[in-house]
Amino acid sequence: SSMELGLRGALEGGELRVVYQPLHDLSGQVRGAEALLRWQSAALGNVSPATFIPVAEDTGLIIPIGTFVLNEACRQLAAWREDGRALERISVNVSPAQFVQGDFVDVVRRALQTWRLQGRDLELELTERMILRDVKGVARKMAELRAMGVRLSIDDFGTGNSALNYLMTLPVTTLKVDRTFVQALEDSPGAYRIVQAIVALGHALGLDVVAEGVETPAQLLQVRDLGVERTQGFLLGRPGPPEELNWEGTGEG
Ligand code: G
Ligand code: G
Ligand code: NA
Ligand code: MN
Repeated sequence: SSMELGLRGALEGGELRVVYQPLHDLSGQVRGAEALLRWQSAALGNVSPATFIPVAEDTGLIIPIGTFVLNEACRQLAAWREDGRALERISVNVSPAQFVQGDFVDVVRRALQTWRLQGRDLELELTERMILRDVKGVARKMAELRAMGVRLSIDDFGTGNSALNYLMTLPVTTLKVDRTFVQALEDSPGAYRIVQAIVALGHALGLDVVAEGVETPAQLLQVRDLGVERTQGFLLGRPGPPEELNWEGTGEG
């Protein structure tokens, strides 16, 4: 397809770049950032990752592209720290096709080494979909990554097959409450109770809980009230180039 052809050239042609969205703690301070891929195609215009990531997964291009994102994110964290920014860590999304590669753990180790980072400086965002594929293989890799100190987040938590059994055995560190729940908070008592239950579940298991997709002050108040560790969303900061990241936080203490 034309998209596949375009994507092949995009990496070398410099059309792919990584933007960053801040994660805040409850006092409104920026503590981390999520790396998000963007494709500005000369031929196709701006293409959403929701469109091109599936193509990249089908064609295997997700492997070099994923390695690029990982390296970029590590480079950027090191650069921010060099500038005196006290960021805890950088978060990177990982596709199932990437994670199941035999040398994935080595790719992560090399990226960390290249930028002189520790494992704990990195959080990988995985999906329930990936975990449910091949639990044994995934478990082994997750254990290796955890042994390096790398943190493992379940992205879009609550939207997968809602299997919870993997939480018993897999060394997850973070639950990222899917934004559909956060955005339903104002209108739906059910959503409030679900987020409350996810926070309780996460904390009972010793996990951090992140609320993503926070778009309104009311949602921010509610998720803070519910006791999540981190908040993320358009209200607090949109994904953007690293030099445009708003370090001021929300200022609402
Ligand atoms: O940034 P945006 O909302 O357009 O992202 C849409 C989807 O693409 C989200 O599910 C997001 O997780 C995914 N995505 C963004 N960047 C990356 C990336 O670097 N790697 C992978 N695998 N997915 C990404
Ligand atoms: O699947 P994942 O959770 O990785 O998706 C990340 C995407 O969510 C980012 O690409 C970003 O563009 C989008 N996003 C971040 N904050 C918000 C928000 O407050 N509202 C909405 N609708 N999308 C958001
Ligand atoms: Na994510
Ligand atoms: Mn998510």
